[in-house]
Amino acid sequence: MSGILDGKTALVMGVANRWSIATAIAKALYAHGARLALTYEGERTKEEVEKLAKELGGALALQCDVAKDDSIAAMRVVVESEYKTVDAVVHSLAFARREELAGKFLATTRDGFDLALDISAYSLVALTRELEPIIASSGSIMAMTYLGSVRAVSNYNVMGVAKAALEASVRYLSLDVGDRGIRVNAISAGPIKTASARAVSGFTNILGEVAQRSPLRRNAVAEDVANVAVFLASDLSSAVTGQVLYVDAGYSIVGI
Ligand code: 0WD
Repeated sequence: MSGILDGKTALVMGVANRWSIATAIAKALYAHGARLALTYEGERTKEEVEKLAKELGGALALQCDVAKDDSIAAMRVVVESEYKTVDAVVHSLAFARREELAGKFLATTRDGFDLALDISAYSLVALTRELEPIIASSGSIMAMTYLGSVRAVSNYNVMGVAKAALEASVRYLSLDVGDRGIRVNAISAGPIKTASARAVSGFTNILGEVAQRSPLRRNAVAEDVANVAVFLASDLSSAVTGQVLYVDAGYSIVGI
């Protein structure tokens, strides 16, 4: 069967378990013909990622902690030696201390702020710089974001600030790598039940609210996001860059 990603190679970062958005994205990219490399943060997620890599055509499974420049560089060396170039990079990871995803944003510590912005936003800059030389011209980079970047969502707190920085980074990076035809975009996903989402206090209420009020009267699921990731990885999105695409069943456009 021929797919729209035939002949393309994709690097997918952020698989933690089978509920991760990155898992759905990896499966969809593979189903549409892409060859994959998957990364895991450390020992805790290694086994899960290696298992998924086997299921997805014997994908490369590599360790990469985005908090460390040498870890990113080591990952790039292996990807380059195995695959030479990559066509798509999926950044689907974030981190903030659990206690800072509840209560007042005002209580955010300097350390907690730095950590959340480092892992969740700066990592995209570091990755893009390191990988740019091996990204094919007309390649596509994408990151996952959330409405809490542009609206004050209770409990999302410092992660909202990190997502605002991530979205701004997408725009600046798109300007920097656009001359090589490389595109950089973000997908703003509606709330999806994953380990990260459950760390946000009151998450279940958010799911209920979106299902009730969104134009489509449901929540987006990881597969909805994955389909848009396939589009962004493909040549069908060849003039789309610097954008935030909402995959949220329309929730973000609803007024009172
Ligand atoms: O409702 C949701 N689930 C939404 C998620 C709505 C909108 C956006 N997003 C975003 C998240 O903020 C994140 O950027 O989507 C992305 C993926 O999140 P996910 O699939 O919801 O979460 P999860 O399955 O927990 O995967 C995120 C993973 C981490 O998982 P754990 O649970 O182990 O913390 O990010 C990875 C880690 O595997 N991660 C790192 N990877 C490399 N280096 C690092 C790191 N330093 N820190 C966390």
